[in-house]
Amino acid sequence: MRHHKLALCKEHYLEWIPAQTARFIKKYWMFGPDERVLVAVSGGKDSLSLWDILWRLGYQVDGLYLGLGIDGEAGYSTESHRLTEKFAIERGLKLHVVDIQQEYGASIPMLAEKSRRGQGRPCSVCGVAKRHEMNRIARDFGYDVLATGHNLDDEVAVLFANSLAWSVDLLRRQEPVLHESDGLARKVKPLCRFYEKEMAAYALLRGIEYIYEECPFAIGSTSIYYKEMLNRLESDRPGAKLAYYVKFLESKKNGMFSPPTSQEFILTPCPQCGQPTSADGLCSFCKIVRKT
Ligand code: Q46
Ligand code: ZN
Repeated sequence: MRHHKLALCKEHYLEWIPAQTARFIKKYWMFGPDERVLVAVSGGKDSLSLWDILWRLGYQVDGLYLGLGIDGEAGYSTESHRLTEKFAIERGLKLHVVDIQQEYGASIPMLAEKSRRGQGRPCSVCGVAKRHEMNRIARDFGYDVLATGHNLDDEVAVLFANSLAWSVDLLRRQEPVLHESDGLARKVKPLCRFYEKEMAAYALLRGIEYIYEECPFAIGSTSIYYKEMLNRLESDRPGAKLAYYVKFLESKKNGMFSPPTSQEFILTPCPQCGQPTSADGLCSFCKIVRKT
């Protein structure tokens, strides 16, 4: 790890990653040992590794898999579901499975086709659906906190996109922890300071079987373009990504952004599902589902 000027053997690497994760959980006040954690798992290396690490650290942690109905030639959803189930069974862990099509009568690509949001790429509809369902399961089953496997490369790509556009509201909200509010679960990203390569190495060394393929809709996305650019920067200047992210968090703590001048959105319960929404009437997800 050139960026840390550190080289570890397998045994110590498998100890170092969980120890660092525990440090970040405490540093950013993510959750305590008495709280119940729900990890959103996609079958990929980051979310399965996160589940493995939190379980090894002794946290009370269950998984949630969302069946998006994205299959294509490689059978992305079928394979990612199989690997997630296998992971949970091998460790005796509890996994919630929600199949979007069974639950709402249409898969993500079908919902996207009907919605204005999904024109071209279903990612926007998919994002709304995932946020809605993760929050619903966390709330219905009484979890204190929802954890996702976003790594440093994910966070830096978002930071870069938001800095390019100076989207101050989004930059304000980009944090390792988003605190709970009425009807919205606390959200945490315990892997936000690990490089993607570090998580791939952890999964590989730990023997976690994960899906290598990306979702077919990720191909050609702007975030992959930014990640490639940032990788070039990182290879010339090891540690550049980590410094960019950590210094961003520090600058915010030191008051880089003044508090919002406009009034915060007022959230009211959606008349259909009861989840908080800033919309006047149905929440974004219920509007998408209603069109099918
Ligand atoms: S799963 Fe969904 Fe991603 Fe696939 S459709 Fe887009 S948002 S790329 S993380
Ligand atoms: Zn709703």
